[in-house]
Amino acid sequence: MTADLFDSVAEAQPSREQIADGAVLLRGFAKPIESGLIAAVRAIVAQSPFRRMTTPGGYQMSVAMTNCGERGWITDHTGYRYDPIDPRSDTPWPAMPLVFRDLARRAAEQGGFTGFAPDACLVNRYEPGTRLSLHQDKDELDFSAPIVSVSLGLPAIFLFGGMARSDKPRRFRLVHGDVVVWGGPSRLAYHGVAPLADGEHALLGRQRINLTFRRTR
Ligand code: MD3
Ligand code: FE
Repeated sequence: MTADLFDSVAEAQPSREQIADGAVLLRGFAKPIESGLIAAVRAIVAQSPFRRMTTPGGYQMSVAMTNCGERGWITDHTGYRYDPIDPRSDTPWPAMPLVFRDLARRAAEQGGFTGFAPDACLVNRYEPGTRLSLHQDKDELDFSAPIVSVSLGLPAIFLFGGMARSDKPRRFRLVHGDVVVWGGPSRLAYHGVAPLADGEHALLGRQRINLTFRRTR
């Protein structure tokens, strides 16, 4: 009886932790729809496979990426941009699945942003040893919209810095099902991911998949 009571309280009050000004961590928010999300990732990857892109500086990224939605984030020797066409197939990116769109909107609402309608979703794949160095996300036109991130598979240490690259980052461990809404003053903070530790996830094996939902224009 007591356990049931606690369960209903947990449902009514989902975990919502403010980790910085404008940044809200929703622990386990994506867990109830994990199988739908993973099935959708598999369908996207069947059409637009993961690939390791080359930065304008000529380095190959260790993270493998793909996209869905009206536009996808790409980098090549000419720079970084959002593009409606997957350069690998020369056809549009896969459409954003309803299960993605709906999750992003509901999460953003928990973070205080109503009506979030992402037009791009970058899908990142980390294998053990893969990292993402400190950067800002500033290729979007409208910084008033938040970015919503969803972690699936192996846990990662997320590095959250300040407005200057030299600000010492705080570390957060993000696990399967965690969702973070990055808005307001956090929207332009430096951030990255520490090298992924090896492990085995029950649903995804030896990898971490991260979805980032963006409003690019
Ligand atoms: C804070 N991805 O795709 S998600 C990225 O885990 C990216 O794959 C990381 O950084 C990953 O650009 C981190 C969390 C995240 C995403 C975007 C942010 C945090 C952010 C934008 C602004 C501030
Ligand atoms: Fe980023």
